[in-house]
Amino acid sequence: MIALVRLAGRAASRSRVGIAAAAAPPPVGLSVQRRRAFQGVRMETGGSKGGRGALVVLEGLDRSGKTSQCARLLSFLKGKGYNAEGWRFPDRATSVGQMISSYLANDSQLDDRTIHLLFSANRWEKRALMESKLLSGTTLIVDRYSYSGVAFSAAKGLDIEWCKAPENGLIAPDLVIYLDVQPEKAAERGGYGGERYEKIEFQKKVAEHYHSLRDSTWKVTQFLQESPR
Ligand code: FDM
Ligand code: MG
Repeated sequence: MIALVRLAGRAASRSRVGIAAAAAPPPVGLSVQRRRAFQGVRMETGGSKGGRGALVVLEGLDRSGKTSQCARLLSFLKGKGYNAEGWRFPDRATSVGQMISSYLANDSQLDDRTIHLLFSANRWEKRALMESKLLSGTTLIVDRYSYSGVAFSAAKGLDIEWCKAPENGLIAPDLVIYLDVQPEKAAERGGYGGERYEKIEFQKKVAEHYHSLRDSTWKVTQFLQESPR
Protein backbone atom coordinates (compact mmCIF):
# COMPACT_ATOMS: atom_id res chain seq x y z
CA MET A 1 0.00 0.00 0.00
CA ILE A 2 1.35 3.42 -0.91
CA ALA A 3 0.62 6.11 1.70
CA LEU A 4 -0.84 8.65 -0.68
CA VAL A 5 -2.77 11.50 0.86
CA ARG A 6 -6.47 11.73 0.30
CA LEU A 7 -7.51 15.12 -1.00
CA ALA A 8 -10.24 16.70 1.11
CA GLY A 9 -13.66 17.22 -0.42
CA ARG A 10 -15.67 15.09 -2.79
CA ALA A 11 -15.14 14.87 -6.50
CA ALA A 12 -17.97 16.45 -8.46
CA SER A 13 -20.38 14.16 -10.24
CA ARG A 14 -22.76 14.92 -13.07
CA SER A 15 -23.39 11.46 -14.42
CA ARG A 16 -23.07 8.00 -13.03
CA VAL A 17 -23.76 6.25 -16.29
CA GLY A 18 -21.06 4.20 -18.03
CA ILE A 19 -17.50 5.47 -18.09
CA ALA A 20 -18.53 8.86 -16.71
CA ALA A 21 -18.70 7.07 -13.39
CA ALA A 22 -14.90 7.29 -13.47
CA ALA A 23 -15.16 10.96 -12.61
CA ALA A 24 -17.86 10.45 -10.02
CA PRO A 25 -17.21 9.88 -6.31
CA PRO A 26 -16.46 6.26 -5.50
CA PRO A 27 -19.20 4.11 -4.05
CA VAL A 28 -19.41 4.13 -0.27
CA GLY A 29 -17.67 0.77 0.12
CA LEU A 30 -14.61 1.94 -1.78
CA SER A 31 -14.57 5.22 0.04
CA VAL A 32 -14.44 3.53 3.42
CA GLN A 33 -11.74 1.17 2.23
CA ARG A 34 -9.67 3.97 0.79
CA ARG A 35 -9.84 6.05 3.91
CA ARG A 36 -7.98 3.27 5.64
CA ALA A 37 -5.61 2.72 2.73
CA PHE A 38 -4.57 6.31 2.34
CA GLN A 39 -4.68 7.43 5.91
CA GLY A 40 -2.41 10.33 6.48
CA VAL A 41 -2.47 14.07 6.63
CA ARG A 42 -5.81 15.45 5.58
CA MET A 43 -5.33 18.40 3.34
CA GLU A 44 -6.83 21.81 3.76
CA THR A 45 -9.91 22.09 1.66
CA GLY A 46 -10.46 25.04 -0.60
CA GLY A 47 -12.99 23.14 -2.66
CA SER A 48 -15.26 24.97 -5.04
CA LYS A 49 -19.00 24.93 -4.60
CA GLY A 50 -19.40 22.36 -7.34
CA GLY A 51 -16.98 19.99 -5.60
CA ARG A 52 -13.46 19.22 -6.60
CA GLY A 53 -12.36 17.43 -9.73
CA ALA A 54 -11.59 13.72 -9.70
CA LEU A 55 -8.09 12.30 -9.95
CA VAL A 56 -8.31 9.32 -12.32
CA VAL A 57 -5.12 7.34 -13.01
CA LEU A 58 -4.54 4.83 -15.79
CA GLU A 59 -1.83 2.26 -15.21
CA GLY A 60 -0.44 -0.67 -17.14
CA LEU A 61 2.57 -2.11 -18.91
CA ASP A 62 4.29 -0.30 -21.74
CA ARG A 63 2.13 -0.41 -24.89
CA SER A 64 -0.93 -1.54 -22.96
CA GLY A 65 -3.05 1.15 -24.60
CA LYS A 66 -3.16 3.63 -21.72
CA THR A 67 -2.46 6.65 -23.84
CA SER A 68 -5.32 5.87 -26.24
CA GLN A 69 -7.71 5.14 -23.41
CA CYS A 70 -6.74 8.34 -21.59
CA ALA A 71 -7.49 10.32 -24.75
CA ARG A 72 -10.83 8.56 -25.22
CA LEU A 73 -11.86 9.04 -21.61
CA LEU A 74 -10.84 12.68 -21.72
CA SER A 75 -12.82 13.43 -24.84
CA PHE A 76 -15.81 11.52 -23.49
CA LEU A 77 -15.79 13.49 -20.24
CA LYS A 78 -15.33 16.79 -22.04
CA GLY A 79 -18.26 15.87 -24.27
CA LYS A 80 -20.33 15.35 -21.12
CA GLY A 81 -19.44 18.84 -19.96
CA TYR A 82 -16.76 17.96 -17.42
CA ASN A 83 -13.89 20.32 -16.94
CA ALA A 84 -11.10 17.78 -17.53
CA GLU A 85 -7.41 17.71 -18.47
CA GLY A 86 -5.07 14.96 -19.58
CA TRP A 87 -1.77 14.61 -17.72
CA ARG A 88 1.01 12.06 -17.90
CA PHE A 89 4.01 10.94 -15.91
CA PRO A 90 6.82 11.16 -16.52
CA ASP A 91 6.17 14.76 -17.50
CA ARG A 92 9.08 15.11 -19.91
CA ALA A 93 8.66 18.86 -20.28
CA THR A 94 10.39 19.76 -17.00
CA SER A 95 14.15 19.66 -16.45
CA VAL A 96 13.75 16.59 -14.23
CA GLY A 97 11.55 15.08 -16.95
CA GLN A 98 14.26 15.67 -19.54
CA MET A 99 16.76 13.73 -17.43
CA ILE A 100 14.23 10.90 -17.20
CA SER A 101 13.57 10.99 -20.92
CA SER A 102 17.25 10.79 -21.74
CA TYR A 103 17.62 7.82 -19.36
CA LEU A 104 14.66 6.02 -20.95
CA ALA A 105 16.13 6.59 -24.41
CA ASN A 106 19.40 5.02 -23.19
CA ASP A 107 21.17 8.29 -23.86
CA SER A 108 22.30 8.49 -20.22
CA GLN A 109 22.97 6.04 -17.43
CA LEU A 110 21.75 6.53 -13.87
CA ASP A 111 21.88 4.47 -10.71
CA ASP A 112 18.57 2.61 -10.10
CA ARG A 113 17.75 4.49 -6.92
CA THR A 114 18.65 7.82 -8.48
CA ILE A 115 16.26 7.37 -11.40
CA HIS A 116 13.59 6.12 -9.00
CA LEU A 117 13.85 9.33 -6.99
CA LEU A 118 13.81 11.42 -10.16
CA PHE A 119 10.53 9.81 -11.26
CA SER A 120 9.11 10.63 -7.84
CA ALA A 121 10.51 14.17 -7.90
CA ASN A 122 8.79 14.60 -11.25
CA ARG A 123 5.46 13.92 -9.52
CA TRP A 124 6.34 16.13 -6.55
CA GLU A 125 7.15 19.07 -8.79
CA LYS A 126 3.62 18.86 -10.22
CA ARG A 127 1.86 18.25 -6.93
CA ALA A 128 0.91 21.84 -6.09
CA LEU A 129 -0.52 22.39 -9.56
CA MET A 130 -2.37 19.08 -9.35
CA GLU A 131 -3.89 20.09 -6.04
CA SER A 132 -4.99 23.50 -7.23
CA LYS A 133 -6.52 22.06 -10.42
CA LEU A 134 -8.47 19.45 -8.47
CA LEU A 135 -9.67 21.92 -5.87
CA SER A 136 -10.81 24.33 -8.54
CA GLY A 137 -12.98 21.61 -10.07
CA THR A 138 -10.82 20.19 -12.88
CA THR A 139 -10.86 16.42 -13.30
CA LEU A 140 -7.42 15.03 -14.16
CA ILE A 141 -6.97 11.93 -16.29
CA VAL A 142 -3.40 10.85 -15.59
CA ASP A 143 -1.39 8.40 -17.68
CA ARG A 144 0.84 6.67 -15.05
CA TYR A 145 1.41 7.72 -11.44
CA SER A 146 2.99 6.38 -8.24
CA TYR A 147 2.09 2.76 -9.05
CA SER A 148 4.34 2.89 -12.13
CA GLY A 149 7.05 4.36 -9.95
CA VAL A 150 6.90 1.46 -7.52
CA ALA A 151 6.19 -1.40 -9.96
CA PHE A 152 8.97 -0.57 -12.42
CA SER A 153 11.67 0.08 -9.82
CA ALA A 154 10.71 -2.93 -7.70
CA ALA A 155 10.94 -5.04 -10.88
CA LYS A 156 14.64 -4.15 -10.94
CA GLY A 157 15.02 -5.74 -7.52
CA LEU A 158 14.82 -2.64 -5.32
CA ASP A 159 13.10 -3.12 -1.99
CA ILE A 160 9.41 -2.38 -2.52
CA GLU A 161 8.95 -0.50 0.75
CA TRP A 162 11.93 1.69 -0.12
CA CYS A 163 10.30 2.32 -3.50
CA LYS A 164 7.01 3.39 -1.91
CA ALA A 165 8.53 5.83 0.59
CA PRO A 166 9.04 8.90 -1.64
CA GLU A 167 5.43 8.68 -2.81
CA ASN A 168 4.16 9.36 0.71
CA GLY A 169 2.22 12.61 0.70
CA LEU A 170 1.34 12.73 -2.98
CA ILE A 171 -2.38 12.98 -3.71
CA ALA A 172 -4.32 9.71 -3.75
CA PRO A 173 -6.31 8.96 -6.90
CA ASP A 174 -10.08 8.61 -6.71
CA LEU A 175 -9.89 5.79 -9.21
CA VAL A 176 -7.12 3.67 -10.73
CA ILE A 177 -7.87 1.91 -14.01
CA TYR A 178 -5.38 -0.85 -14.76
CA LEU A 179 -5.18 -2.05 -18.35
CA ASP A 180 -4.38 -5.71 -17.96
CA VAL A 181 -2.56 -6.78 -21.12
CA GLN A 182 -0.23 -9.74 -21.54
CA PRO A 183 3.37 -8.57 -22.06
CA GLU A 184 3.56 -10.67 -25.24
CA LYS A 185 0.47 -8.92 -26.64
CA ALA A 186 1.84 -5.50 -25.77
CA ALA A 187 5.11 -6.39 -27.51
CA GLU A 188 3.26 -7.02 -30.76
CA ARG A 189 2.36 -3.36 -31.00
CA GLY A 190 4.29 -1.09 -33.35
CA GLY A 191 7.39 0.64 -32.04
CA TYR A 192 7.91 -1.77 -29.14
CA GLY A 193 11.45 -1.90 -27.81
CA GLY A 194 12.22 1.75 -28.43
CA GLU A 195 12.69 2.57 -24.74
CA ARG A 196 14.71 1.06 -21.95
CA TYR A 197 12.02 -0.96 -20.16
CA GLU A 198 10.29 -2.38 -23.24
CA LYS A 199 11.52 -5.95 -22.85
CA ILE A 200 9.09 -8.81 -22.35
CA GLU A 201 10.90 -10.48 -19.43
CA PHE A 202 11.19 -7.21 -17.54
CA GLN A 203 7.56 -6.31 -18.21
CA LYS A 204 6.49 -9.66 -16.74
CA LYS A 205 8.19 -8.69 -13.49
CA VAL A 206 6.55 -5.27 -13.60
CA ALA A 207 3.15 -6.96 -14.01
CA GLU A 208 3.81 -9.07 -10.90
CA HIS A 209 4.58 -5.96 -8.88
CA TYR A 210 1.54 -4.13 -10.20
CA HIS A 211 -0.44 -7.16 -9.07
CA SER A 212 0.90 -6.82 -5.54
CA LEU A 213 -0.10 -3.13 -5.45
CA ARG A 214 -3.71 -3.68 -6.45
CA ASP A 215 -6.49 -3.20 -3.98
CA SER A 216 -10.25 -2.95 -4.25
CA THR A 217 -10.00 0.69 -5.32
CA TRP A 218 -8.64 -0.50 -8.68
CA LYS A 219 -10.70 -1.33 -11.72
CA VAL A 220 -8.91 -3.88 -13.89
CA THR A 221 -9.84 -4.07 -17.57
CA GLN A 222 -8.56 -6.55 -20.12
CA PHE A 223 -8.97 -4.96 -23.52
CA LEU A 224 -6.14 -3.87 -25.77
CA GLN A 225 -6.68 -0.99 -28.12
CA GLU A 226 -5.41 -1.60 -31.60
CA SER A 227 -5.01 2.13 -32.24
CA PRO A 228 -1.42 3.45 -32.25
CA ARG A 229 -0.16 5.82 -29.55
N1 FDM B 1 8.16 4.70 -15.40
C1 FDM B 1 7.20 5.64 -15.37
C2 FDM B 1 8.88 4.38 -14.26
O1 FDM B 1 9.78 3.52 -14.29
N2 FDM B 1 8.63 5.04 -13.11
C3 FDM B 1 7.67 6.00 -13.03
O2 FDM B 1 7.45 6.60 -11.96
C4 FDM B 1 6.92 6.31 -14.20
C5 FDM B 1 5.87 7.37 -14.17
O3 FDM B 1 8.85 5.03 -17.60
F1 FDM B 1 8.47 2.27 -19.09
C6 FDM B 1 8.48 4.04 -16.66
C7 FDM B 1 7.35 3.31 -17.31
C8 FDM B 1 7.70 3.36 -18.78
C9 FDM B 1 8.54 4.59 -18.92
O4 FDM B 1 6.60 5.83 -19.52
C10 FDM B 1 7.96 5.71 -19.70
P1 FDM B 1 5.63 6.05 -20.79
O5 FDM B 1 4.25 6.04 -20.22
O6 FDM B 1 5.88 4.88 -21.71
O7 FDM B 1 6.02 7.36 -21.40
MG1 MG C 1 6.33 3.44 -22.80
